[in-house]
Amino acid sequence: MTPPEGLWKEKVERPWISTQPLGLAYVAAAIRDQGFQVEMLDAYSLGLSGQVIAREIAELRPDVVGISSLTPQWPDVETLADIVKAQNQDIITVVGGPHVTALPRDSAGHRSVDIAVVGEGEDTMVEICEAAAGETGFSGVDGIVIGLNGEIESTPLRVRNMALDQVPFPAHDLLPEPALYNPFPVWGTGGNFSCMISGRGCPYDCSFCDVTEQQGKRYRLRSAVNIVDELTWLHEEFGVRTFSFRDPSVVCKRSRLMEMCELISERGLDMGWTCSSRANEVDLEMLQAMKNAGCRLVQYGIEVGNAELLKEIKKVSKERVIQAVSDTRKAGLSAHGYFLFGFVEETEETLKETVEFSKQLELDSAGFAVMVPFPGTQEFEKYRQEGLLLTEDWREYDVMGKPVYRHKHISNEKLTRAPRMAYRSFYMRPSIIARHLRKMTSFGVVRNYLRSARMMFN
Ligand code: B12
Ligand code: SF4
Repeated sequence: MTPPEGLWKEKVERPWISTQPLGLAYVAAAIRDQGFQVEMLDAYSLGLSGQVIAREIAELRPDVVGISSLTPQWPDVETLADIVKAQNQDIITVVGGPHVTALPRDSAGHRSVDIAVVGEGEDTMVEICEAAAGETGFSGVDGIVIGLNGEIESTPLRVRNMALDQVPFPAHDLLPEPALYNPFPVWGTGGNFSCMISGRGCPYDCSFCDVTEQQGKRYRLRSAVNIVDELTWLHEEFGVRTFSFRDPSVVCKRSRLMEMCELISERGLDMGWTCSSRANEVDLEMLQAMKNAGCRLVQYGIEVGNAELLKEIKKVSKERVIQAVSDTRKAGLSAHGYFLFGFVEETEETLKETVEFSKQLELDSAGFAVMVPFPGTQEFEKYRQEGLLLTEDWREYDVMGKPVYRHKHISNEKLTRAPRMAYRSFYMRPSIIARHLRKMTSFGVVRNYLRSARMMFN
């Protein structure tokens, strides 16, 4: 299950942005592959209430319930686990996902959580289900923290799976139909949408990101054939027309990218797609091949405009960013940049430099937000060590919210306003307005613009 937003305050809201919970769907596929009966409830995306979930549990009568958690979702996960246990105390409750991996002992400490899974959950969940079925106890399962009987016990870490082509595709058939999902407009528009992951892990270790910590410091890649097989399945079985690669590794191996683009064209997959990329990993030829294979837009995590700060947070140099954005446009693709405010070393001057840099680049669109130091990241440790964290109430750890720290050089009012000011400065330019007006060719596109504007200027 995914936890519905607002469950902790009994006021569930259906999020206006949602995509398939791939992590959970990977875990579901792995257990089903081993013969267990599985149901998935994407309660977050559907906005299901506590009563509806309780009814589902009573009807399905599961032996094990798995719940996925990102950091701001944790209070909802606790409430969800309480609801499950209230139905039947004997159900084994298992939590996993990025928040649990960062804080497994805290997670397993909640009264209604029996097991917290650290890292990737496919093999671990299979072994948990086998242990539950055989009533053998869970101490032999690697990669978990057991919170049963009020005691906390950790088992040895699990070795990461290198053979991603052997991992079953996410169980899309157990999820709501693609039309029910609403991705960020910049991730994809124009038909049924799905997310994709082309690999796991990341060697870069940017100071604000927990992917390296979660998935390891080296890329583990699926083969081009394996990726395109999944795309073909999504297209043919679920009518998916648009997709987005959400991992950073899709462009990291040139030969694989070229092969993947060729295969997409060879199979005649008429799908539009977007991807995220490190600016230092693309070149013009690759971008042209991507364009020919249906790619429409590449997103770059640029983050800031000050050269020293870029080094500090381990992001790509300004020169490489300028080159990548220019090559992207040259290849006929749209370029989107993400920017963040509020790094520990930020100053009022660097805030301005970031906005100026965003406008100097040939970007089509940009996203600005206040940096959230998620647990498990270097930024979290820096803020904590300096005693600047204002709260560890995880509900507040939301990129759409206010800063969860006191900044040494910038007032919180100014930091909170920074994204809105940046959006105005970036978008209220005649060249950008003209470019976007040219793209407003249908009602669907206009609606997406309105949705984006609501997010930007809220
Ligand atoms: C797609 C995506 C989304 C989608 C869908 C999220 C989802 N449920 O999958 C949407 C758009 C909804 C989303 C939202 C947010 N996201 Co997001 N998102 C991603 C993204 C790009 C891909 C996720 C993915 O599919 N990963 C691949 C799969 C294989 O990995 P996985 O999800 O971690 O799953 C594995 C394990 O975690 C584990 N597992 C996961 N669930 C479970 C459950 C059980 C029971 C078990 C046993 C194991 C298990 O097993 C899985 C398979 O190996 C990641 C970045 C990334 N590359 O992972 C960020 C990421 C997960 N998101 C992140 C963040 C911060 C957010 C937001 C909190 C942003 C915000 N608003 O502040 C919101 C949360 C919304 C909310 N209100 O709660 C962070 C998480 C940090 C954290 N500690 O929470 C990430 C890692 C990005 C980053 N670089 O920091 N996101
Ligand atoms: S921000 Fe991107 S490049 Fe940096 S560590 Fe995270 S996934 Fe890797």
